[in-house]
Amino acid sequence: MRIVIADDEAIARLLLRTMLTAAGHEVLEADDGETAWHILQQEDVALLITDWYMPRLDGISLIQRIRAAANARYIYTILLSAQDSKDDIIAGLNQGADDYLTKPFHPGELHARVMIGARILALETSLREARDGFAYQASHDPLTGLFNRLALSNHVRAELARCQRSQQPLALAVLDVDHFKQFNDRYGHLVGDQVLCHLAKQLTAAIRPYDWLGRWGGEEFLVVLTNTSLAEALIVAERLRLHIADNPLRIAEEVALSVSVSIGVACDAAPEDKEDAAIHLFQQADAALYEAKRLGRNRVHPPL
Ligand code: GH3
Ligand code: MG
Ligand code: MG
Repeated sequence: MRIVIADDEAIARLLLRTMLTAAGHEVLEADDGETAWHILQQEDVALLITDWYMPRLDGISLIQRIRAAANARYIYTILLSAQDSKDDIIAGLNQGADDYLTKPFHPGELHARVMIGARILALETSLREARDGFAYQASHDPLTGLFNRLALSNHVRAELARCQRSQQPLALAVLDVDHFKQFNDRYGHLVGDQVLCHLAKQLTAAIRPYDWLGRWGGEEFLVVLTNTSLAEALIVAERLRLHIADNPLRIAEEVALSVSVSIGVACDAAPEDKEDAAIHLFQQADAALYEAKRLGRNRVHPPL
């Protein structure tokens, strides 16, 4: 484990470092709280063992600063002090320390308490990973790995608010695969799925890095075009349409599936941060898509 030890006494640091490195830990040293804080900002450290009284920033203030900061991971803190009254120990723990060791400490007790920290941190890591996994699942489509409808709707609402503040337009392009059912009917559902994954890849390669792409529904995709006027959005949509038409999916040596999409485009030139602004934009794009289908498919249509 990577451990920061903060103590203004060199001899105390030497003692700690000797014990901790002998137990296989990597130790970073600080001779006051500010230096320890600086190290914690720069390095990926799991555990801090800090003296109470130190110049510049004392141990308690250091721990409070750590607790107040939004750290990417939990930093387990052990307060180390010659103060050994019950009141001192209680005060130290109440200020945010996870554990307390009084000087002089027994090496066995130091190791045991560091191992308690390691167990807590391992638990915290697995909980954090599980939470991140759930967050990913809640916002992504399992087939294509693209953002799902929920993530897209949330993003459009957030973007509307942002574009409103910056007085920038926001455009949407809804893409629907033409005659997609025929791929399923003719080659089976698995090939249908392959077509969707192929499209996801083609679109990902063709959009700009700051645009958002996701799977809106069955065989529909949505591209959220930030700071984009209607004229620009129509150009982007046409580029996407051509890119897809130009890149058939090869499913066997002699079989390449040509895929085409119809695209409905909508734009809000003066976005408002309102629930119905988002709904209106989605409806506009949907109506434009419907019109593109009605006019013969494999085309881009502006808002009606
Ligand atoms: P149009 O040109 O009018 O859009 O015709 P279409 O066949 O693409 O549209 P339709 O809505 O009739 O059919 C869409 C089909 O997409 C029906 C549905 O079973 C299929 N589908 C939806 N989600 C998936 C999926 O995840 N995998 C596969 N393989 N098929 C899907
Ligand atoms: Mg379709
Ligand atoms: Mg459809």
